[in-house]
Amino acid sequence: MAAAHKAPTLEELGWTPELEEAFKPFALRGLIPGRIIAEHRMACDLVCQRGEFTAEVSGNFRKAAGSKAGFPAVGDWAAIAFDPAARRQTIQALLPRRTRLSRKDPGGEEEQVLAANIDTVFIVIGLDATYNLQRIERYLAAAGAGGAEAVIILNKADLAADTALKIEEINSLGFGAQTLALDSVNMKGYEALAAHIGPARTIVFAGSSGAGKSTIINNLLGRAAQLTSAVREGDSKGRHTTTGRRMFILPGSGALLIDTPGMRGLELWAGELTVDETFEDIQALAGQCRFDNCSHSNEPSCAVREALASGKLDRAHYGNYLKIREEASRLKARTDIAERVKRKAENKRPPETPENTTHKRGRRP
Ligand SMILES: Nc1nc2c(ncn2[C@@H]2O[C@H](COP(=O)(O)OP(=O)(O)OP(=O)(O)O)[C@@H](O)[C@H]2O)c(=O)[nH]1
Ligand SMILES: [Mg+2]
Repeated sequence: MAAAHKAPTLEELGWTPELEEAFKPFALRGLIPGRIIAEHRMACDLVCQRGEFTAEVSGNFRKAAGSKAGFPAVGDWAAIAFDPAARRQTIQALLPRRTRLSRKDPGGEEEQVLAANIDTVFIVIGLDATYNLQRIERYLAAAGAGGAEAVIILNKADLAADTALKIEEINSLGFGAQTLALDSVNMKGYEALAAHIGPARTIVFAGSSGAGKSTIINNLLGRAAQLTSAVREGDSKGRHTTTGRRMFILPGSGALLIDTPGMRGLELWAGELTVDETFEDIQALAGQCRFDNCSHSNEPSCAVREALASGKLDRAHYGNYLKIREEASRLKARTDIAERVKRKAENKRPPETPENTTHKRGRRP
């Protein structure tokens, strides 16, 4: 972690008594804990009590991992077979993830974990031509699915004349997430971040390219730790400047900030229930329909249709809810099939040895 002159303590990295307990079986095997701070193609960087190292997973880990989500993600806690003479340290297992921010892997039908063990997702949205309320709703659903709190950060307030109106519009949808406005050129609004940035709290910055994620991180760190670059004139789209996920320790507050590359799209890795929980306003309306199983299409006394007709429920907001929910139900259908195929294949495999059982437990948080 570039800012630290000496290796941070485990507590500064977010270690808790619960993690200590979960780590006991690995400690008995002589392994030591470390936190993943960056991912590379075939390796990752981690910090442990001995310092910062590059590491890769063991052969057994690789064999047992199965899916992409089983491999180390930034924020994961790993059990390391430490060898001071090795060029790369070896990760034997991962501790179960408390929370995560995931999406559907753009290249396949599986989960991609963008960050693990996070307290808060900062959803960074530019108040420029890229502003899009539906995108905010999508990120909120993703944060909710992974169990993390979300904060909506409307950046580039210097470019917008209607920031207060936009905040009001978001708040009126009742997501329950705080919405903050920042002007990162003139450093305005930063004091409001303090409530979320505390010692050993892990925060992942997510959002489209060019929204200003790395700029905010640099401003907080007080140095140009991450490259930033100007957005395209015309449509304000970013240039995908950040190419990997990386964690930084914030001097002073001790928070752990994860920068991520801007996402072109965020296909959800979430269940229908999470989507319903995110769109609380629609659930509250649905609760007032005459029939419990109202489909809001043609039933009498449907509170959702009435709210749409009166303008109380915004059509675009409702349309986005239906779209995201449909995505979640399609994903469920696909993953159910994949799970059945996998289980069938597993039933044909020879019984597991105690060794590979341990690794399996580590990989399936
Ligand atoms: N006007 C204005 N420009 C900003 C603000 N914050 C960031 N920018 C500019 O927006 C551009 C993109 O910022 P980055 O921090 O590189 O954006 P990013 O979200 O990290 O983008 P990727 O790394 O591509 O995902 C840079 O030119 C920043 O200087 C702001 O509050 N106001
Ligand atoms: Mg960036």
